[in-house]
Amino acid sequence: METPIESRYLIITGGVGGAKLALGLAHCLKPTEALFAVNTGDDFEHLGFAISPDLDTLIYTLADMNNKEVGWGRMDESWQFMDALEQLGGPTWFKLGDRDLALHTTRSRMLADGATLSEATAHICNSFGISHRVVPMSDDPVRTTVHTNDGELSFQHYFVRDRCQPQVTGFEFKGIEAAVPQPEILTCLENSRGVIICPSNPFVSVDPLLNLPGMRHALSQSPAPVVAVSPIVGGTAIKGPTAKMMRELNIPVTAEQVAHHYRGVIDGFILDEQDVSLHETLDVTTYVAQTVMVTLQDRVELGRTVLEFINSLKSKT
Ligand code: FO1
Repeated sequence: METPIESRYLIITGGVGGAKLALGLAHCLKPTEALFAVNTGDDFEHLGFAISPDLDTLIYTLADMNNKEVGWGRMDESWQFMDALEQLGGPTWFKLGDRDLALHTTRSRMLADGATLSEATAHICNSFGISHRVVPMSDDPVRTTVHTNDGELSFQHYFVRDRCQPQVTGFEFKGIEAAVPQPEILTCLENSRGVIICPSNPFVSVDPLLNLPGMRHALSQSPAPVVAVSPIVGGTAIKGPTAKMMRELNIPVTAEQVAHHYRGVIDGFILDEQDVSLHETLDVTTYVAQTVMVTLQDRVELGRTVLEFINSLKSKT
């Protein structure tokens, strides 16, 4: 009799905001109880490196190595490479720290040698002493493209080079039709205890994963309740361009609209206390909590609250 794979929580995250809750959940769950599934729509090739920003943000955060001011990249960083690159007239809009470069070099070398993104991620996590399992949403390339009123932009050009200024008209996930969900995610969903969608940008950090062929079906067939934490609090986004995107897409900037965006996927939705007026008014079960995370304790408390909420929702079978 094969030992059953222990039932785990699936944690879907992307970006700096998502990584905050992911860290809180990592403090609440043993390594065998969690699988972190990370957005790779932000990935791009730059200066010859294969760069996976959301994987790196989560990895540095779980390893407590992340730059606490901006949330991405490493603390204890130096910028000799960028200074020398500038002397050579190279592009400096995407900041690559000297120590961070070693990660991009390692991932790029492993991929060039035929390793999968999952294998490269596992090696990096092991090297940094991360015991929780972190996987990309897919080992196949998916690239988020932002449609704006002055043309198409790659995600990092939109987000970093142009500082989210262009007016968004839509999104496209290039390569997604041919992309397969990372197999461990599908296996996890077969007997998962719960699925958590972190307070990441729904359009560019969560939708790439949800739109992978077969992913929505796997989520609906899973016995696990699916819970999302609202990234919109009191009519604005705590972090990043979510609110600006919603305005430009003519979507009211409310937590209610985020719940609507996830309709058909979520069984529960966690509102911030500032949105208590929405509690029990949506067509999905809601829970009210402090979702703005400033301290590590805030992150752990929210993780605990999310797990209690999920466990209070009955299994879907
Ligand atoms: N975000 C920025 O706003 N400016 C940067 O120069 C920048 C560099 C960077 C380098 C490595 C990395 O892993 C992430 C980096 N990010 C930077 C964040 C990145 O743009 C992510 O896509 C965002 O966190 C949104 O997910």
